[in-house]
Amino acid sequence: INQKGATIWLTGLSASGKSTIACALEQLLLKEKVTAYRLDGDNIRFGLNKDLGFSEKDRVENIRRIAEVSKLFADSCSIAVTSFISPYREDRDKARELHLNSNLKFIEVFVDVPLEVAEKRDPKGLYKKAREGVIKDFTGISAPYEAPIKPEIHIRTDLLSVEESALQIYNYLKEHNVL
Ligand code: GGZ
Repeated sequence: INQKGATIWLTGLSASGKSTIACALEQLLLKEKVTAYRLDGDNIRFGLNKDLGFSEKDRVENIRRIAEVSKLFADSCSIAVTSFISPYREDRDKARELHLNSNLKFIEVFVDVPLEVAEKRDPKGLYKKAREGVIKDFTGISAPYEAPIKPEIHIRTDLLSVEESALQIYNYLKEHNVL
């Protein structure tokens, strides 16, 4: 096998489309017989990180652990695809450093959507609860989101379909010799 490892790090607001795009990307990769593994709230926040909430301190620790785990996947020649809000620039930069220090590729993908659009989607009714103050420290409403300044890939999910978005990432990986 000559597969190289890497981490594809999706960042963006709740309801921006991170998980949906991660699923579509995983399908594209598996179809090409590329080993990929998705890390998301479902398999991390309910397991490894079930002791963590959404305070700034807990989010920092959440992202630190995810960075370490994704690094291990990348080191095993898998493509790790992470979909977490990861709201702090410093934490994403640390995740990048961690990978680069081990000679592993790190591709930051800004899953960008205007807050109004995310709030209108509101698939789980969380924005509504955040506006009502039922959920505190909600990203974009009552907690910060620091947008990437120079992400490798910038996707506007209000302008592209899920398939187009996944393909944009896939094509980048091909063009940059990650696959
Ligand atoms: C943001 C929250 C919060 C608060 C619960 N703020 O849309 P979702 O539901 O499925 O995705 C969100 C998820 C965010 O977890 P992450 O691990 O990605 O966050 S971070 O990277 O900031 O650590 C949302 C739900 O959890 N959720 N409370 N207060 N999102």
